[in-house]
Amino acid sequence: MHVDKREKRVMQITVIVLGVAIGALVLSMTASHKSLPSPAGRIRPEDVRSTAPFDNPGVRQVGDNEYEVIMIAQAWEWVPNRVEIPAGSHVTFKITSVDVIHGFRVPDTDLNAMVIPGQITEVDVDFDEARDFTLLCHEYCGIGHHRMGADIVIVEN
Ligand SMILES: [Cu+2]
Repeated sequence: MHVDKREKRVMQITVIVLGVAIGALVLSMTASHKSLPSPAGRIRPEDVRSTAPFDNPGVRQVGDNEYEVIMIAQAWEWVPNRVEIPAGSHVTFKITSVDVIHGFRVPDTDLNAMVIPGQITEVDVDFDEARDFTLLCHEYCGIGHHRMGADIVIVEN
C-alpha cells in the first residue's frame, strides 16, 4: 500500500502528539496520587432503603474531626437535603441512587462524582472553614433535575 510522504509525516506527528498527551496524563496522575473514582461497593437499588448504612441516611461522627455522610439520590432530591458539619472536619460521603444516574457536585470543592444505581460512590473532602455550600446534581435526571439541590452547611467548630 502506498502512503504519500506528507500523509506519513502527519501520521507520525499524530502518534507523537498522542504519546506525549497520554504520557503527560499518566505522569500527572501518578505524581499527584490521583486515581479515577471507582465504586466503593454495590447495592441493589430496591434494597437501598432497608440496607445499612442507607437505611439511616445522615451525618455521623466516625472519629476526631471525622464524619461520614450517608446520602441517597433519588429523582429529584437528596436524602437528607441538608447536612451540618463542623469546620475543620474530614468528611466522607457515601452515596447511592435508587432510580437513575445522578451527579454529585459541590462547587468550590473537589467533590464531583457520578451516582449510579447499583453502586456506592465514595468521595471525601476536608472542610476547613465555616461556610455554606450547595450540592447540585450535574447529571440530567429528568424533569425535576434543575431543582435537585441540597445544603451543606459548615458550622463554626
Ligand atoms: Cu439531575
